[in-house]
Amino acid sequence: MRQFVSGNLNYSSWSIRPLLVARKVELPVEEVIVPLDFPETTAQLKAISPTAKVPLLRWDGIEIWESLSIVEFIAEWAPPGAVWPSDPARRALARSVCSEMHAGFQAIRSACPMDIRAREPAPEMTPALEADIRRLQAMWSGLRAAHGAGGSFLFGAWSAADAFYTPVVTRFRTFGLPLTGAAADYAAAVLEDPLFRTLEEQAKLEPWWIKYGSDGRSSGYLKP
Ligand SMILES: N[C@@H](CCC(=O)N[C@@H](CS)C(=O)NCC(=O)O)C(=O)O
Repeated sequence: MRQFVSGNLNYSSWSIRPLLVARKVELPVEEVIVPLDFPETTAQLKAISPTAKVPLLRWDGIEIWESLSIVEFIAEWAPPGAVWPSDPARRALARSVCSEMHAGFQAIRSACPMDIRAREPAPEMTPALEADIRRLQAMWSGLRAAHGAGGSFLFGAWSAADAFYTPVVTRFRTFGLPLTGAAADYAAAVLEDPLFRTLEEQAKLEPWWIKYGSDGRSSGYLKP
């Protein structure tokens, strides 16, 4: 069995990172969505995943969890250069920025939850949120200037680094956060990429909603 298990495409930022990579290299998997935040979600996830979280790749009898590990598995399956940049220095840098995303950016993640199809007012600008935005602005414009020749993405051609930052790009759009120059151009390129556009269309059609309130998260079905 080869299955890619994700949460709702509209909301599950950790799921869509490796999913975009899987789709980019045409990994032969059945895609399965477990909608998050329903009463039965935890039991459904516990039954298949050691962490009760998505994303999860089920591949010929093994389970691979954690978005970054799934990306590394796909990179080993795919031809060299398809997932990470071919140049070793750029590859190392791409892995650094993916790890930075995986481990950090707490402020923007909690103040601006991913909701691809929504448009929301900007949240209160705290020093921590401002610092995350400044770092993203500097990272994206710096990588574009130093390594972006030959394409519109962080390392020129599309790579896992772009998959890792796609959810953040959507947060800038959803919450109208400021970006300028090469970083703004980069964000526009991500949003125009057919790989993202297809996922966005699917996210728009999903029947579920999730709300993030001060007393936790709730979920339900959109009215037809
Ligand atoms: N560090 C993990 C994070 C995975 C994670 O937190 N996934 C969330 C959804 S985005 C989840 O499965 N939550 C379980 C739940 O809400 O029941 C990764 O990179 O894969």
